[in-house]
Amino acid sequence: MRIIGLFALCGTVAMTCGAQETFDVSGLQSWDLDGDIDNQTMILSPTQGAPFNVIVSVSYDFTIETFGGSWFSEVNARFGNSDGTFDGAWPDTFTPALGFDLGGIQRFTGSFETDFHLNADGEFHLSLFESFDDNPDGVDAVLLAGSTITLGYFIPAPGTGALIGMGGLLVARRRR
Ligand SMILES: [Ca+2]
Ligand SMILES: [Ca+2]
Repeated sequence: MRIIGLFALCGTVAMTCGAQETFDVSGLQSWDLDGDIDNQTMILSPTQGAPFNVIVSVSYDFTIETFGGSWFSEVNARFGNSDGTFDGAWPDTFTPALGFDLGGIQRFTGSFETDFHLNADGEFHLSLFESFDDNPDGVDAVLLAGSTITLGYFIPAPGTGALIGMGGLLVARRRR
């Protein structure tokens, strides 16, 4: 019974604690076109995905404010490793407000699956850039308070461990 209990506990922890993690990304600004040195990158340090450090899903909850005639749809987000590489299934970019060709303040939510392998340092880099630069060398948009990104981690299926534990118990009983 101890074996089964141990595996069940691991499974429960993985499902409730280790499966995903939410980060505050408010304050991150979208400045200029892709590749411009003015663009900002926010470094997230996931703690729950080790030792695999594989991101399998990304959920975003962005409240965007635009400036100077810029549109929501022009904000693009890119994620990658600490060294600028992307080891995983594409795409590494998403457009949170696709089709919203207007400006102001508005909330956008969404999620998608991915298969993104972090480097050994475990850092997740998130950056924003504009598809049209309304304010050269100036801020086009910002993520307001309450904006978050939630990362889902690869965790081995808890059922696998439970079955092994149960098999071990059955073997133990037969030996008695
Ligand atoms: Ca700009
Ligand atoms: Ca713009």
